[in-house]
Amino acid sequence: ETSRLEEHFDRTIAREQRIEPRDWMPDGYRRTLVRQISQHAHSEIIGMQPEGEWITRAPSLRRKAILLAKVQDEAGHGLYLYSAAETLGADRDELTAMLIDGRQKYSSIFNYPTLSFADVGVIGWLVDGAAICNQVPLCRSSYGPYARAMIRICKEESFHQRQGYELLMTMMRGTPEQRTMVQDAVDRWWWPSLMMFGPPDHDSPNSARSMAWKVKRHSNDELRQRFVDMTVPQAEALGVRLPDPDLRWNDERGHHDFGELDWAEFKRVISGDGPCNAQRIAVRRAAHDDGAWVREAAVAHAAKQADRARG
Ligand code: FAQ
Repeated sequence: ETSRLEEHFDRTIAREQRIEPRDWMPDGYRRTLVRQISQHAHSEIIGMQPEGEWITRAPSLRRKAILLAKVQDEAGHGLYLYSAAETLGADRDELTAMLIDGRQKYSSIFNYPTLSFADVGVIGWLVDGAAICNQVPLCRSSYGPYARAMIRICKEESFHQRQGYELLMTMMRGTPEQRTMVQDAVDRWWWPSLMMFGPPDHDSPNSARSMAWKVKRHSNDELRQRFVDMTVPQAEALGVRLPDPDLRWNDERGHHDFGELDWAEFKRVISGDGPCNAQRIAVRRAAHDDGAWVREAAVAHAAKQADRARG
C-alpha cells in the first residue's frame, strides 16, 4: 500500500504537479516542509523588528507611511506562512514556542542591528533583494500551499525592494553625510546578506533531499551567485562600493567572482550568538506574553459561542 502511494507521490513530483495537503506524502517530506516553512514564517515575524525600530524615527510622513506598510506586509507574510505550515498538521502555538525557546531557527540576517535610517534603505535593497532571489523559485515549489503563498509574498517583496532602492537613490543625491551613511550601511549589510542563502553547497545537509523533492529548485550557491551578479550593476548605478576586494567579473565563467564568506560568523549567528539574537527573542517573547489575554479571551469567546449553539 505504502509503495503504491509512494509511487504516486514520486510521479506527481516528476510531472511537475503539486502535492496538496490531503495527498499522501513521505514523513521526511512533511518534516522538511514544516521546518523550512515555519523558519521562513519566523524570519518574517522577527524581521519586523530591525526596521520597526525606525517607524517612530522616520524622517518624513511619506517615509513613515512606506515603512509602516512594509513592516505590516511582513506580518502578513508570517501569517500566510504559518497557515501553510498548519496545512501540514503543524500547530501554530507549538511553532511559536519552538521559536521562543530556540528549538527552531530564523534567518541569520535579522540578528544585526539597524544603526541609521540608511539601514532601512539597505535592508530593502539587499535583504529584500536576496529574499526575492531565493523566493521566486519557491513559487514553483512542489508543495501547493507554500508555492501559492510565495506568489503574493514575492509581489510584495518587489515593492519592498524598490522602496529601499529609491530611498538610497534619494540619500545618494543628498549631502556628503548622507552618502557616508549609505556606504556605511552597505559595508555592514553586504556579507550578512550573502549569508541569507545558507551554507555552501558542500556543507548544506538539507539541499540534496529538498532539491530531489523539488521543494528547493536551486542550490544555495547558485542563488548566491545569481544575487551577486544582479546586485553589482545596481551598486554601480547607486554609486556605492561593495566591500569585497575580490569582487570582479570573470569572463570565462560569465559570472562575478567574490571573496570567501566568514562561515564561522555565520555558524555563530545561527546558533544564537549574533549581535542581536538575545534582544530579538526577548522582544518576541514579551510580545507573546503581552498577548496572552487576547488568546485567553478568544478561547473563552469560542467556548461561549459553542455553548450557545448547543442551546
Ligand atoms: N539563517 O541545509 P541547509 C525574509 C540553517 S527572507 C538561519 O542549506 P535549507 C523577508 C537551515 O535552516 C529570510 N539559518 O538548509 C524579509 C538548516 O538548519 P535546520 C527567510 C539558516 O533549508 C525581508 C541549516 O542551516 N527566507 O524573511 C540560514 O536546505 C526583509 C543547514 O542549511 C527563507 O526562509 C540562514 N541564513 O536551506 C523580512 C526562505 N541558512 O533547519 C523582513 C526559505 C541556513 O536543519 C525584512 N528557506 N540555515 O535546523 C530556504 O530557502 C532555505 O531554508 C534556506 C536554507 C536556503 C534558508
